[in-house]
Amino acid sequence: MVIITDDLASKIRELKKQRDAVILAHNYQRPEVQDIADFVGDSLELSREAAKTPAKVIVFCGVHFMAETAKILSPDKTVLLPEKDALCPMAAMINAEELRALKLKHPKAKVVCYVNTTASTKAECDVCCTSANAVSIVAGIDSDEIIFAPDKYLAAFVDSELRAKGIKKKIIPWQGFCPTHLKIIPAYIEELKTQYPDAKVITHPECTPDVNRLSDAVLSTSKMAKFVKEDSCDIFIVGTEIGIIHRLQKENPSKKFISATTLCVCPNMKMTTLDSVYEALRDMKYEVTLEKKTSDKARKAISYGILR
Ligand code: CIZ
Ligand code: SF4
Repeated sequence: MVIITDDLASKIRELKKQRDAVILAHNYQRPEVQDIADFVGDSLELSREAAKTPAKVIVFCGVHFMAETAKILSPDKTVLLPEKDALCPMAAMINAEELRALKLKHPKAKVVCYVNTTASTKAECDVCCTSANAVSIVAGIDSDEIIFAPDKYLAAFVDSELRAKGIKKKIIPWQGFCPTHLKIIPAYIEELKTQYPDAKVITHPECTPDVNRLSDAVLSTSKMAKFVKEDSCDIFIVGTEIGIIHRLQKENPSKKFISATTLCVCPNMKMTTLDSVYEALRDMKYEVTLEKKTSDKARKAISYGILR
């Protein structure tokens, strides 16, 4: 379908009203998709915002586990994922059965799952965390042994933060990772630091420890947005998916943001276009549904995390 962008944006706005919908865009979405959204943010932040609105329909511009999270928090709303194949490879690196098998090997351990997991994996865990609250969640759990899934690098980050605070816990990491964040390597950061000596480096905990060692602040996307606003520095080297640069630049027009590498592009996040958002609202697709039992168990794990 070929409709010029302005036309398409106004058609989306019109349809959104007709359908009583709210549009959410993750921080990693294409700029034009972020611009049409009612809320831009991280996955949990967006799902919580959407649950608060009276809208009947949620269009989640992101990947499948994010739309599932929105459905878990708003079971009575219709949740649409514009691109049905927008999946997160990291979330696909573990399933409920594999997690159950690991739990059997470590019967005393409590299980913490990163939000980047399917609803059925979340249903198997005790607490669901985001990269923004992973450290405080693990620190606060009353168990010395913790299975952390699926991101081994977020697990390593949590482990080093706990050590720095003198908190002793045995973390048993799942060996998952984000292929997109692995595109950032230390040499890119080192090179940019020489080029921009006054810049601060901010990176995501999904990056490798070698990258995060070069960082001034290791932050989730929501914390990055807050950090750059409040920090007195006006130039930042940004080590996460490139989509966030649009949001940071829009919110801080006088500051400069340099991507650690233009290779850090998540193909799954970029599947969603204005066309797919339009078609999602027009055809009410693709609806995300969950079994009540799975959804209820996953909600319990998420709610524990929200209270922190
Ligand atoms: O939870 C999210 O939205 C993800 C995957 C990243 C982040 O740091 O916000
Ligand atoms: Fe998954 Fe990484 Fe893409 Fe996020 S950036 S959706 S963790 S593959």
